[in-house]
Amino acid sequence: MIRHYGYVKQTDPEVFEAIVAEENRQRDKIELIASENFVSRAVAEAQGSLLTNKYAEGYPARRYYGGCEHVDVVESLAIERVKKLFGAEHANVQPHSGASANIAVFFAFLEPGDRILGMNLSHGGHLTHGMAKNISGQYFEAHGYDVGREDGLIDYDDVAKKARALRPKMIIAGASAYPRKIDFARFREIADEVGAILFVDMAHIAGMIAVGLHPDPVPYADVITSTTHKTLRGPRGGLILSKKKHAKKIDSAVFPGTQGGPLMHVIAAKAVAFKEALDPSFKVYQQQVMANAQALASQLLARGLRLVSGGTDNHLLLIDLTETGVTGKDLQEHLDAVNITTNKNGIPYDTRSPFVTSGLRIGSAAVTTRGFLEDDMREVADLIADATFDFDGNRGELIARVAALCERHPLYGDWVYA
Ligand code: DSN
Repeated sequence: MIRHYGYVKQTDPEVFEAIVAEENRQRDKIELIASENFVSRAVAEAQGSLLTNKYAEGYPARRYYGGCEHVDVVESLAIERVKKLFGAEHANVQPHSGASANIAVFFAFLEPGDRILGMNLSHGGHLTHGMAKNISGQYFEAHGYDVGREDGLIDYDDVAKKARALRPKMIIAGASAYPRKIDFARFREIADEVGAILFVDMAHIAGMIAVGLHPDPVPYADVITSTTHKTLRGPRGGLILSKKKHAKKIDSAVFPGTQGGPLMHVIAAKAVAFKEALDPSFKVYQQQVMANAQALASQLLARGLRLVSGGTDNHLLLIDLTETGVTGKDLQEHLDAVNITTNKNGIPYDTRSPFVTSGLRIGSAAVTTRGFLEDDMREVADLIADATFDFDGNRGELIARVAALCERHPLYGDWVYA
């Protein structure tokens, strides 16, 4: 099927060419960035719709503008579907991103200067969980918990110890580079012991949680945020789930608290993605994401590479390059040069700067969407190992092997631009 970019092509060839080049990049390279995925054609179509034209400040049936009868349908569908998907009492689908969702949560529950306790960014946390330069670190008194030096796992006893000493108003559970399961029940116990609000940011693992393949935060958390575009495989955006008793507070923290008009075209795409996630095929996809991550991990280990925590329980792996003589920056650049996209990432207790790092973060969600199976993942692991141990010797051959894998699993098939 042909996709038409005829108008952009005619009126703005510079943007048209960049769009086409980016689409080709996605098709022709192996995407291993753990936070990325490929949306369905239906999601892309909904996001590209003329719903972008509509102002709809407020919520369904309570808007500040006329003409909202159709976008009300769309937003109500998105809300009902995501509540069903996660078994949540309340959902807000308006956050423009995960960071916006997190800001709204802080605005709903905290006062400036309040104390928060989240996972340290350098140990796998997220910048919106209290990093010094982020608003979460500027407006609140932010403290961090770490992972163990030896095992790379969250030390729940240490979290409890810090919580007892600090008495934070909010404890944040969730990460952007943590390859293991998170014990939300244990976080709840700790939060209850010190009277803290438990805020779970499930952005990376939402897809697995939706289908019961990762422990569920919904029974334990006061409030949960997620992005919609990682393992959940929807459009770029955010969402908030909460208990019913917090509904009003959350909704007014999003609008008018921290956002204006919702992006109705994106909310339409979220509704489409949530319907896809409710289909039994989504569980099969998540199972393959995890099986693929396991295959990738086993082969990387077999080739002599170290993994933080020794492996993975989800879609994400963190390669520890300390003993290879190659930095995260080197390896990211080498892989880029042979058409594999990744990101350098600090590892816990890293001695190198965040611009260099001793780690590489990779994930299986995007390649699984384009049809990679375990054998393909073992080949991906071999490509990474060959690039790590002898990049100059293997460079030409690696490019050919990447092209063969991409050809075997075409992305978006015949859905091409014209
Ligand atoms: N930037 C995202 C990630 O890569 O994990 C988190 O927001």
